[in-house]
Amino acid sequence: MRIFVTGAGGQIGSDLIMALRERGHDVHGSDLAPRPSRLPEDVPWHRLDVTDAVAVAGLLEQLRPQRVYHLAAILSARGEQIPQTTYAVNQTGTYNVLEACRLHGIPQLIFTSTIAVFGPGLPESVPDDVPLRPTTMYGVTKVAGELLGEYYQRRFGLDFRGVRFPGLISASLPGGGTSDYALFMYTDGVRVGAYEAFCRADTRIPLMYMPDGIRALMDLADAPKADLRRCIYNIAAFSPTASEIAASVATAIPGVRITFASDPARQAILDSWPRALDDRNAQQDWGWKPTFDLAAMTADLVPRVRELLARTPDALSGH
Ligand code: VAH
Repeated sequence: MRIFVTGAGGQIGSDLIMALRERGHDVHGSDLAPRPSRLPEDVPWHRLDVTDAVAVAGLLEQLRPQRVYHLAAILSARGEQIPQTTYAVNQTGTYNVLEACRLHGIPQLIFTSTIAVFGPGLPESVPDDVPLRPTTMYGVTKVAGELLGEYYQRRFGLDFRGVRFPGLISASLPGGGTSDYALFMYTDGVRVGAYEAFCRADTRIPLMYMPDGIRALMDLADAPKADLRRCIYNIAAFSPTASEIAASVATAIPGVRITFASDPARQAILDSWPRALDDRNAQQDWGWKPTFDLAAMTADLVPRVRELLARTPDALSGH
């Protein structure tokens, strides 16, 4: 089928596009940024600003995909530096994509939500339905995106589905997330042999290795609608402390030096997020199950980061 991806130049886009193409789909990427060099040149690429309603509707009218993955967003840490722009991209951008789907009869929209929809005062393991009290603009706009999408499903019959992602880890730079300390332990660990994390060593949030996240995005989209009792699902993989991640990294990068210097603003965001997620609804409704735990991710990821840096030494620098 034809699939359209917004924000495809970000942390998730390249891996998602490659996986969808392997499943035989005709995938079109879009972003403000040019096509990432990791993607083959025959991936159709469109320059798109999701805050431009006319441009979003025009492109979807022209392409008429059967499915849209809406990934475009400014993440939590960057979002606190530029909350007004974050509102425009995340909130208005999501509204523009929903409206374009309605106007042009696009049947299915897949939304990437996040653990950042949650806020302080959570139980130890957080189920899907608790009061959503985010403290960041990113979290506020993701809650609104969940609710708007559900409204479009109820009111206009859009097939709206999404996952709440934990912090995602892969050999690609995210750009402005608060969960990035986990990823940087791997990338800077290989690149320079050291990393000073911006959180306390006892910080614990849910994390996931990217291949599991990509599979979730494809499996949820393909699940029979009749099996889904809700639109948005928590999905979980593992929840290590920052020091447990550091210890795991050290098993694959002997001698790596990982230290901790907590940054108050980002620490406050991390402390407001779940320590662990309850994802039983996703397990029951569409068979969600992660394949990578922390040790398996470390064993798979470190050689990939090494290979990438051998080919492109600058690929993971500059955060
Ligand atoms: C962020 N990675 O840090 C994102 C995320 C886990 C939260 O959605 O902002």
